[in-house]
Amino acid sequence: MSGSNNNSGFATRAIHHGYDPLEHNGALVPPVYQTATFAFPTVEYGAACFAGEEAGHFYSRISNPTLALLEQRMASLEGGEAGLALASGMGAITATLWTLLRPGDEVLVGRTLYGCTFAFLHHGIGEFGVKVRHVDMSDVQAVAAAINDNTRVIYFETPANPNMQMADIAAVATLAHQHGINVVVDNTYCTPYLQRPLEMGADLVVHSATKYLSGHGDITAGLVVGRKALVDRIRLEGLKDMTGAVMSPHDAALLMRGMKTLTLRMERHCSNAQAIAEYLEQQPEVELINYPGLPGFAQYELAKRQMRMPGGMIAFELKGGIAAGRRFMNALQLFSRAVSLGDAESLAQHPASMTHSSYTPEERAQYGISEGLVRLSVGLEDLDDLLADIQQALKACA
Ligand code: 4LM
Repeated sequence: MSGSNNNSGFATRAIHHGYDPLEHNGALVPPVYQTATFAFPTVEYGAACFAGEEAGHFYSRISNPTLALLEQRMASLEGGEAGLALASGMGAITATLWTLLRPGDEVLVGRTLYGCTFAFLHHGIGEFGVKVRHVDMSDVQAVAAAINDNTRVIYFETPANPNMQMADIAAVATLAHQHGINVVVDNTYCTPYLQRPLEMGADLVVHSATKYLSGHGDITAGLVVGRKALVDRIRLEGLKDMTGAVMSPHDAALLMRGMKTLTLRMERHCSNAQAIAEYLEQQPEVELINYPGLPGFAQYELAKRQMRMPGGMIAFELKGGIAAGRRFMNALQLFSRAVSLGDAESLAQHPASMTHSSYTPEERAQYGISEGLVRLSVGLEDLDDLLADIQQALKACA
């Protein structure tokens, strides 16, 4: 008995789902199958594995018991049928889109996307005959107007990295399904604890599990969750043959260790970020702030409806623009100046010169990433210490 089933609560499933210690010599923590290949009892059995007639594991680029446990657990948390583990968030995104799109197809994407996703779309798959069009996913009529007979996939982040722009997942999914289009949502910023796109009608969820899901900044990892038929295709095409972006069993074990505390960590990320956003909003040096938990946030009502809590990411701009933003970031003593997000450590970075430097300045202007934007990933430290750091850095940059 694993002590958990699909009716158990989220935290219980994040800790127990899919694993029974008594089936593994009593090992409380799942053993790590650190193996590349698997022995066949007979040649016939091996051939049946390759033909897809046997479900056994036969090579770790295709499947592995440690990854299978993680995939099953993650599928349960996102409310999907099946999961797939990959080496990074970009591994998950590229394997998914290489599988779903062919030359001549069109993909509609959100206005603002993580820099490497943008680069993959425009300088990767976009150069192989797939047409990429950006639309404001918060404007369902604009999405409807952009759909044509070649549209196969709608892809977006909500909230988007880095400006926090949101999309109404249910509204976009309802529209997409009238046209037989698959909706893929990057749920990295939220994790399934804050938002479950599949329950709102999305077909697939992708994650950079490098971030909140692992939570400790010590691995790169990616995940895809959705209907089994779609996920099986991504495994056999996008992962096995197109990217080979397989997650290591050891990283899967670290990821499952991180996921055990996901609920606790997300609660703390959110409460720290809410307090910091409320503080920043009051400061005379701050020109604008985007945080879904502030009543002044343009999509506050949507955020309340769609997300359990407003998350741990804040985007803001100082009145002195990027010069003041740089002085602010250089003055920080507790926040680290680093890209990535979702770690225990609080992080600050400048999207225009770092995570979104793959956009040209003109593209950043077109897609809503202002040059002065500062992005905070609020960590798990004591709130008073974080506020004191921000306070002294604001004073130093005045
Ligand atoms: C960053 N982000 O923003 P891997 N999807 C989203 C992301 O933010 C990222 C990825 C996918 C950052 C990395 C330096 C919404 C990454 C890509 O880095 O490939 O696991 O995830 O700071």
